[in-house]
Amino acid sequence: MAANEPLLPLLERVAELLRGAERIACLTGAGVSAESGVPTFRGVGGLWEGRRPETLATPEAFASDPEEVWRFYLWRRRLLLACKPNPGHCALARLERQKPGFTLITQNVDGLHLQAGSRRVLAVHGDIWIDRCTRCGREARSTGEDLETIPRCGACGALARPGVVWFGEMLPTDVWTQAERAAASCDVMLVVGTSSLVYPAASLADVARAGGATIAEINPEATPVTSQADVAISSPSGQALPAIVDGLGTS
Ligand code: BV8
Ligand code: ZN
Repeated sequence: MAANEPLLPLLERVAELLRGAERIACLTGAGVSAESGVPTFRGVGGLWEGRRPETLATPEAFASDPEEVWRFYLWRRRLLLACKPNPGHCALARLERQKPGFTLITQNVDGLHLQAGSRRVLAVHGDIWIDRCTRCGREARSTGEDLETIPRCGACGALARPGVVWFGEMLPTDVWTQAERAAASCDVMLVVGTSSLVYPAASLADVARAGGATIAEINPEATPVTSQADVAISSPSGQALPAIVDGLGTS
């Protein structure tokens, strides 16, 4: 999309594509939560005490300094307590209700899609609210009450870790397989609010295109996907997504 191309025809084009689609896949990244006040990874606010999240979101960082890694995640949990789903999250939940063949794949770990009412969510990078025992593997959902203490396993007392996928770790096999299958078989793929730099999630747009899908991207900035997209909408997702879903007709 040229920088100053009028927005409305593009929104209508995507609504028309979705109306005619049987199977729709949507990949979201941190940008879809930006309007909820959640810092993105690579945006200006993405730094954490001057450090890049990628240096903290690794097994090596946790092995060498679990307290510091937990300070990072407890800080994010505390921040998320004040964040609510934005109109972009809510529009995707509406889209799921209107299109039975819709699959949401998210890289986000913030849980805001579920809070917005999305039910079929493939969270390929896990869930920040899960504590997983480093010894027995038991998982527990954080209640959000005590976000100052490093969580320990309620069964064996060992140190817990956040239930997210760190850099260098494999994605949950069953979730990833479903995500790849949804991308390979969809008629239309929406790529929303992601810099498309982190793999293998960033490969899903290629998987969809190879399967013959039409690709639509929503992102105020250009990404490696933009030049290959059939439609590229340079707009915040909290504005574009509601307009597109409103354009589907049946409410
Ligand atoms: C893997 C959970 C197989 C944690 C995350 C060397 C060794 C090992 C692996 C690698 C290696 N080199 C490369 C790799 C692969 C690596 C990778 O891709 N690295 C990148 C940095 C190059 N990937 C992995 O390690 C993955 N595992 O490959 O396993 C393997 C195993 C062993 C050895 C080899 C291979 C695991 C990746 C998962 C990491 N975990 N998150 C946590 O959250 O703490 S990734 C993290 O980045 C988040 O999940 C985030 O979602 C994701 C991607 O970022 P984005 O969501 O795109 O966010 P970003 O800030 O980048 O962009 C925001 C976008 O929104 C921007 O484009 C902006 O313009 C836009 N935006 C802003 N406002 C708005 C908006 N859009 C719309 N509306 C708005 N209002
Ligand atoms: Zn345990």
